[in-house]
Amino acid sequence: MKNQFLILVALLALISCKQEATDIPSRDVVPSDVQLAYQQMELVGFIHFTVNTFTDKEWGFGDEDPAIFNPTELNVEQWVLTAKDAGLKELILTAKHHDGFCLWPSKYTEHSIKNSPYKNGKGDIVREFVDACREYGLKAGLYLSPWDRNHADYGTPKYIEYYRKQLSELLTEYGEINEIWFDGANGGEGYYDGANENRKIDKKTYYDWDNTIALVKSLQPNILIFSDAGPDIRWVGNERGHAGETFWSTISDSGVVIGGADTKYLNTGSPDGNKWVIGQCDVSIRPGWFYHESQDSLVKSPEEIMDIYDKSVGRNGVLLLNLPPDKRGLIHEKDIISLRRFKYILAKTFKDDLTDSAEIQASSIRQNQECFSPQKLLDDDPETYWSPKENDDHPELIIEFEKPVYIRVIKIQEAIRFGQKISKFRILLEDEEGEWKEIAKGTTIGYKRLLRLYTAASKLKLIIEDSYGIPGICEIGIY
Ligand code: FUL
Repeated sequence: MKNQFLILVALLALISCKQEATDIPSRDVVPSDVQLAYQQMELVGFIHFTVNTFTDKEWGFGDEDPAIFNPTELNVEQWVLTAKDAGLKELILTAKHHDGFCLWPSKYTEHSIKNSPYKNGKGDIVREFVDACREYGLKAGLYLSPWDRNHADYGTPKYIEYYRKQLSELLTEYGEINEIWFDGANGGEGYYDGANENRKIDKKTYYDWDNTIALVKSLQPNILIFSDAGPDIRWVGNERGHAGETFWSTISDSGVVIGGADTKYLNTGSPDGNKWVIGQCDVSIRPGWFYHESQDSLVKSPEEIMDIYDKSVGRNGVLLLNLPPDKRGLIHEKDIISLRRFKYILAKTFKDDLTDSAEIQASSIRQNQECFSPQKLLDDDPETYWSPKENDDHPELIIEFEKPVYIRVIKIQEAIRFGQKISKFRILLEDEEGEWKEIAKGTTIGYKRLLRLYTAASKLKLIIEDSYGIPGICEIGIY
């Protein structure tokens, strides 16, 4: 009876909160629901696999004989389960890389798996891939290189028709595809059906991207399109997997110029950008994107991957980690060992949240409503958030631990469904004399910000120095 009474009181308190409380105002540019869901995946993977795996190259010329494509132990489930074990939520397969060789039996070319020894020409790796992703609960994405060094028509309008037919094939015959990846490397030397020449294209006009993007969206309305400049997901300007220290999910773009992007700009974005375009930090677990035996000793260590995680997911990006299958068609044992250990370190890092035994106070609470109280930062619910009063121009949070703790990392998450706002913050700790001492500072927070602190503390303070409108923070974790 007493319990029921307490539940009723709690419910009434919540209802009254809901009736009077109003959410913080949104910025003009906010993420779509599919973008929010994508950002929350945090970790996704690439599978680079094609004729290059067999020729030991990074960029095939386009003159490769399909007969060389002969994986002897190919096991797509091994790729998917390896990725899943490591915590990756989506995999993107190179259905066609720059060499033009197709991993599915495209109706529109002979340069494909159908002329390879793999399953006597009856195989379809795109099909196997999407089926395995679905079976094990991963999202499936596809990479279809705009540049095609095999195709006779590359450089002419006819090739664009071919490219769009291939896109239609992939986006109508393989069920729901979560992401399509448009690479920026375009035009240059190639085989081009025996022409063996250099074909230059005008990156701004050749592909008529606006219409290609419209076609993709008409075939799959919920798909996310990646390119240097979006429209949904963007490159961060390097292939090391590092987002900028300052990283805005907004950019201004005047049309998508794939392959002609300003890498510095993409690495930070801008607070007044007119489009929400998620930053995706791509990097390979090995020096190359494709498998090379000579790189077996150069697989990134778990600690290196963890550092990349800090500089991608921990800087408001999504980490896209490439796992290239070898000539057998399997992800190599060395890569798996590194990944497993990375997963272990990741889980261990974020296992014990020191805020579980901490008190949290705020300089003010929006509308004095319980639903915007700082306790919302500790409830593991990204839907709820703390927000200060409108006239609080120096919002602060103080976190006090029961006893001194050793802090390695702090996690701060902004309520980005209202847009990205925070542009400057500081973290201080109270020293033995009771003085506040600055231990870290930063600019953007966004979806997630991780800061390594490596310090003992009994009291921490977070000051939001500047933001574009009233800030909302949904989670804080201290580990
Ligand atoms: C680059 C390509 O040229 C590389 O081969 C690789 O596919 C990488 C992910 O994108 O631009």
